[in-house]
Amino acid sequence: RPVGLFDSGVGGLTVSRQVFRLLPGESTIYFGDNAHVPYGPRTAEELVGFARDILAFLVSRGVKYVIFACNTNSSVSLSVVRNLFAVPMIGLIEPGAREAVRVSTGGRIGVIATEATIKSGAYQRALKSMDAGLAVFGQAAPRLVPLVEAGMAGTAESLAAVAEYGRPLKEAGIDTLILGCTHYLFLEKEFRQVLGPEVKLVDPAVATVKAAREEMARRGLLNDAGGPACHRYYVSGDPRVLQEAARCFLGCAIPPVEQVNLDGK
Ligand code: DGN
Repeated sequence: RPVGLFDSGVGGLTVSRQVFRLLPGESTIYFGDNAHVPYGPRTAEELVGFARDILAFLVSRGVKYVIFACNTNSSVSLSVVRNLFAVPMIGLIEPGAREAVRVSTGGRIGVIATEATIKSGAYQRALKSMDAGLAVFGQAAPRLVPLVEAGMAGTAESLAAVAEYGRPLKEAGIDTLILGCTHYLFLEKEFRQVLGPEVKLVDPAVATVKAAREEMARRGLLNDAGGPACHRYYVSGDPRVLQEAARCFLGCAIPPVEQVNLDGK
């Protein structure tokens, strides 16, 4: 049975990439909710509704485990929808926070993410619950996702935007920064330039897929049978957008993407 992943659109493919690397024997089903992208400005109620519909779809396709491949929905919806489905699930927040605590040298941790993720306080709470003595600094960065999706990572504009959002974090003297949005990986160079080489950058996707692998092993859900892994892709909006983004976000081409309308259900 496959592992399910979902995101507001293309960004979650960076999490799929880690699944392919760390769990190469697993088949996956990916759902990109690109009819509702971006998730950043959505209300909690809307986000929970989207998550519920997508999870029902993934469960109907027989998934054995679900990875929330989106920081915004991991922050806002996971705790609400977890008990509505029998399938085990994991989000990006806890593993990302744990990894930041592990690598932080001075206990001053920044989180940069969408407005909804920062407003939810999920990363801030997770970090504080792991170590109440940490100094945590949240920064919402609404302009970064549109810049990355417009293919503008690595330009003067993206550097200026990262400099603007990064300034308060630099002034706060952070030693570690959680890249709390699937798209920010593509701005790593800009973050390095703005914050300096000594600040550690944490990509929650890597820690999350490692944690998923551990949990799946514990639950006896790993595919030990061998055989080729099969990957399927669905979207709620335009399939071409996912198809075209795959080379950049996933690092390879993907089979034809199918559109499904969950609103009608
Ligand atoms: N994938 C979303 C996240 O990680 O928060 C970002 C994309 C969006 O919906 N704004």
